[in-house]
Amino acid sequence: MVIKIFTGTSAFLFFLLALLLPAARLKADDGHGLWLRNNKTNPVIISCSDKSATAMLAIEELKDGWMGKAGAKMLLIVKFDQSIKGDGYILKPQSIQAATPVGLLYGAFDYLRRQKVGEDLHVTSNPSYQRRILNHWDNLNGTIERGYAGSSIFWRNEKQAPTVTEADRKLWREYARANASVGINGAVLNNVNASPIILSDDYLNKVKEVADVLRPYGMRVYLSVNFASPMVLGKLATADPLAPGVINWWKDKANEIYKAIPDFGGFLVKANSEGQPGPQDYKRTHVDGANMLADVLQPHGGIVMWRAFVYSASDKDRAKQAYEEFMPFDGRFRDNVIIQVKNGPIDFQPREPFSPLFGAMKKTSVMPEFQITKEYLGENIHLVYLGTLWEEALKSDTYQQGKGSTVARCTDGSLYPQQYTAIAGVANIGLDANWCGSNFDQANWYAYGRLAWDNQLTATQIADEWVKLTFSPDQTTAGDSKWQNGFLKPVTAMMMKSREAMVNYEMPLGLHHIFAADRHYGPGPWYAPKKVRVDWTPPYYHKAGADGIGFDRTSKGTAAVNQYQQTVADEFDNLKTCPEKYLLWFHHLPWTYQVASGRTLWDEICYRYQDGLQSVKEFQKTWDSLRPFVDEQRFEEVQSKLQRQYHDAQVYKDGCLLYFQTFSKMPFPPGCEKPIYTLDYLESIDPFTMEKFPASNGGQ
Ligand code: GCW
Repeated sequence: MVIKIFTGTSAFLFFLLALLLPAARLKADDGHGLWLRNNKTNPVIISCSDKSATAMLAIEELKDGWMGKAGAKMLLIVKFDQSIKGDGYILKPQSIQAATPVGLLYGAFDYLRRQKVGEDLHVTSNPSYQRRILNHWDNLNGTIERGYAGSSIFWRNEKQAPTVTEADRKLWREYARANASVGINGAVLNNVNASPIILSDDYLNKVKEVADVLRPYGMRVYLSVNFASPMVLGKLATADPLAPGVINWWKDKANEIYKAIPDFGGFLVKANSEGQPGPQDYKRTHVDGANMLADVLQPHGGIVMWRAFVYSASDKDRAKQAYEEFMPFDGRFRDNVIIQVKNGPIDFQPREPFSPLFGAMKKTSVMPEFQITKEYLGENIHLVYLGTLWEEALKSDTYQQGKGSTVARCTDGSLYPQQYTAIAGVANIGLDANWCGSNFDQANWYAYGRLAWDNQLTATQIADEWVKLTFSPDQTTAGDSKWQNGFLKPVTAMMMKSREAMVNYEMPLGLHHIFAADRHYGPGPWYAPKKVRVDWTPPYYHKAGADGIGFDRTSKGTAAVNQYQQTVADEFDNLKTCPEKYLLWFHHLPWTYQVASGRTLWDEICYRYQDGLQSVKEFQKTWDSLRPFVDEQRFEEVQSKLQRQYHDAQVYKDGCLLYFQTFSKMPFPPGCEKPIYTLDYLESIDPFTMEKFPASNGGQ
């Protein structure tokens, strides 16, 4: 009888209901809670001798998020121990010990995370870098350069002096809490393309307000400064770093800042780069500029983060320029100057080899700069987890002090003595309810913080933690095998594959910078308007022609390989040993060249684009099957973004393959689907809007 009832339509309805029920139980979620969700908690008894505001926050977090036994006792101690470094901590099942109150707060967050994901509660954990900083490219009018999550959380377009509301303070507190939960302890509040106005009294007043909110969470504020500030703001005739009037102007400014913000972190400077003013405008050097600022900050304990992102249009190879400009100055910077170096030699591409400056500057502090906001990796639309990209960058072996001289070790003080160690990530945060413009982009903020704290963590472990903390409907199910197999495994697998998928459908095998115009979103291998400087056009990078494709940076080409340590230089220089992922970064090869798979280069390129596109199709299928595990709001957001990603990956594949085919003149191999679009059409549209390309467009 029972069986009979559940046949036909009713069986189908029952099945449907079973599918929908769990989803219906999950409340709509706008993602604002990030990875910090306290679902079912228990009471806990905490004793702590420290009475600082920061220690109080640690207590509050433990009380709000406790998932251990009800009525358990915890002891929080601020006391130095040989095994603790900086703001590190020692966890034991019934205690957290740190040398500083903020160490207690980090320990509390780690303790709760371990409770939730089911990790060992015996651990000593110390930070890899002293300064773990977010760079906000926020403009004072509230817009964000390369920001895809709404307007700035710090600035808005205001006619008069900038204002601060209670709502601002609340949001900044939430922001600081999220950062502290992963160990981020600093924020540069404004764009590296800096307005001098940030140093005006009105703006400094607001900076102080932000600093006051961030302080209890262990975060310091920093500012990007415009090198010409003494002229624009101080009305001086020059900004020459050796001019006494200029030096005095900066000294006064530093005194003023530290009076209001005693723990102010320091300055970030983009000088003589992409049109920004700098010491070279006065025939001075980066050393003159950086050291002058370092000297005015030094009495206050401040640092200067001087960016190595410099290049000029006239050079044959942009990839070589930062090294050429900075290496001659090795050893000449003050101790409180850190050279901030992007992970790759060009510019946050989906894949680049590591910058040759890492490990090469042996007498100068160097810090890595990563980009969390996905300027070149699909903005807030494409699901791309960056943990894998950063792990690859940090683990790259420079060989500068023998095998094992990874980028991580060259920058965290383990290989070179550095008074300060630091790491920067260009933030992806804005006013959007979910902070990052998409739920999966939150994973990148999280992963950056976790790697800044511990640069030996793996992307896999971080993805696993993040998914558990962010999506587990009831944290106890982090250990539930149905949830683990049904949701955790497929989602982490998708995340782990996502960056490689993008590399494949955008620019495989070492290809780079083949974006249409300044938006840096869709394909534009053909894009080369006369008015745009050549190093802002894709043909400069891919060099496709009848003879083949790729940038010859070998010893016979631009010799960029020689900027690496000999072992690495030889590896990249030699076609037989050059890793395939960097093939066309370093080599220009004929279309018929045979790659490792046995295919011709042309066939391999086609195969990669196809494979990348196919991966996105699989991500869609995976996500579609996960509806029962996710609330509707987040489910639909991710689903619709994946649909768009698939569409845009197709545009990428078709655009690049059709264009390259005009040179290779070879057919698409079996397995590579025929394009949907035509080259003429794709060349005529803006690949972001899919509408006719506007007549005027910029560069970079
Ligand atoms: O990647 C380029 C970006 C610019 C950015 C610049 C930089 C802030 O396209 O928008 O400017 O790098 O890092 O300075």
